[in-house]
Amino acid sequence: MSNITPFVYGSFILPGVIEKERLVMSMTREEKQLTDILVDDLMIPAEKVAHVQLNNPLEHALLVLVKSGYSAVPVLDQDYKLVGMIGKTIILDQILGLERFETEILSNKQVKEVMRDDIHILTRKDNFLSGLKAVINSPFICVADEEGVFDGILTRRAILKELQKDLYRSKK
Ligand code: 4BW
Repeated sequence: MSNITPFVYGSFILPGVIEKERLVMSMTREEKQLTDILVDDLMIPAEKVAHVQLNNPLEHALLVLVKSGYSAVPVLDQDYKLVGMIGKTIILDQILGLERFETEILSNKQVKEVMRDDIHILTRKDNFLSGLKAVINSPFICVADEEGVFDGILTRRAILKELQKDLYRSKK
């Protein structure tokens, strides 16, 4: 810490800020304070996230959801851009008829017809507080880059684990 340029007014502000950024980037996650943690440090990367595609029939989406065990997953287009989210409840609601489950709908309808597209999106560079606020109302939040390409998800579990670590640290 001692070799950081002091934070002073005028032309010395920038070097100080850059030094701090470098120092924070070189820290391990364990060493970082909550305020220095970014979404990038906590998210599950895209290659480990179960997802479905816009043109998949609902049958395929339900299979992915049941087999993965997740209640909802992101929806991507053919260019891996994030376009929405679909969950078991949305699908079951679609096939619920007056007297029976109309299972034929599963092969007749596509994900794009029923998915939620009004989703909250974060970027890798968003900070811990933005992530915390976002997961209050949703068990996970999708992360995408400036072009909308899917980067991964931030889960409520990842945020809670960091809060727990911080509580233990401040007890010591
Ligand atoms: O398969 C599972 N493995 C583990 N380790 N935990 C699971 C699994 N399925 C559910 N859980 C637990 C997690 O604590 O139940 C919570 C609620 O799951 P959900 O929402 O309702 O299916 C899980 O909480 P979480 O880790 O904070 O994840 C929040 C939500 O993020 C999940 C799911 O919709 C989504 N998600 C998490 N990991 C995912 C994923 N979606 C796709 N792929 C992944 N790898």
